[in-house]
Amino acid sequence: MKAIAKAHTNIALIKYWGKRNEQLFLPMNNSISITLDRFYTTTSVSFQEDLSSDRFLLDGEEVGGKERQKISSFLDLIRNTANKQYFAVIDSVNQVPTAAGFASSASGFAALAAAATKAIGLDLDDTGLSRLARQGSGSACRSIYGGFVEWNKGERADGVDSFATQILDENGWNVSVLSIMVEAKQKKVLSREGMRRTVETSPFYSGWLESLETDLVGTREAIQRRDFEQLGMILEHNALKMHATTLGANPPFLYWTNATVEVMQRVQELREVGVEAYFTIDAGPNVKVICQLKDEQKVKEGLQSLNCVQDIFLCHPGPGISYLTT
Ligand code: 2P0
Repeated sequence: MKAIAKAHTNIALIKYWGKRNEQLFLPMNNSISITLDRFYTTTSVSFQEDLSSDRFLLDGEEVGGKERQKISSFLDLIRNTANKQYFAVIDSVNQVPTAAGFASSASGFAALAAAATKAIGLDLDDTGLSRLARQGSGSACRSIYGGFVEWNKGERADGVDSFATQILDENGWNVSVLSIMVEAKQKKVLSREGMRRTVETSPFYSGWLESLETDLVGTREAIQRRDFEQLGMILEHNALKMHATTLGANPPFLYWTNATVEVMQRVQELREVGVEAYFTIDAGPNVKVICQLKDEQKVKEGLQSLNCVQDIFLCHPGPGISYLTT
């Protein structure tokens, strides 16, 4: 009753921002992402008859408290479906710079969903895995697949139709994603709290939702046609709109620092001199810059000369989940 799975992180081009049901992790809107080759989580799950509780090891360290509780609640979904009430040892290793505020919950819950269902003997297809991973962390449902992925928000109240599908595989388009690290500190408003506060209080949230369909249609079309300019214009606009909603929240909050703005401005300056690059920002100060593979060195040089940039991680579209032999 043991299995090991690997899942990669993803970066949203069209952001998931807001839930309509917090318990089931049902989003207010569809989102579109790229799975990244460079950052991933490898998780082994071993269900054992003689355990009296779950044990969770992260990067070799025993984790307790709320973090372990989250994992146990997630495993309960799997135990109840399989009708097997064994506890497990979960051993997770992150190849994600978590300290730098890069999201590891997406790769973490995708790898956990895959390893735990296999270990307990549930044979889920990718749709089933995506639907399950969603209930650990929303963005995890996109990390089941490689390349370009869309999470369909679904319409139903029970969440059965809320899962991700692949739009284009990881070899379909040579784009590069540069993860620009400007700050390693933990964010003050966690994304879960940030999106909740925004949905409940920001007068700009309705504008976010109203403008989404246009972004989704344009992004799908840009991916199908490999139209990089169209993709870039939409993803940058979408990120700025998401962050604008946080300024209208009450109390208001902003994930950016001076360094975030410096990087954003440098990307726009690069475009003015003919280098096609676009930025996106998640619930933290670090910036991801997207360009075509042929331009990645030029973009890297243009950004690493900024004093505020601490590190640059060069990523490309990566694969979906895989299983490792035990
Ligand atoms: C995204 N983010 O689409 C968006 C953009 C942050 C900004 O998904 O509460 O960790 O676990 O479902 O998935 C981060 O939120 O939130 C996120 P939960 P999650 O990537």
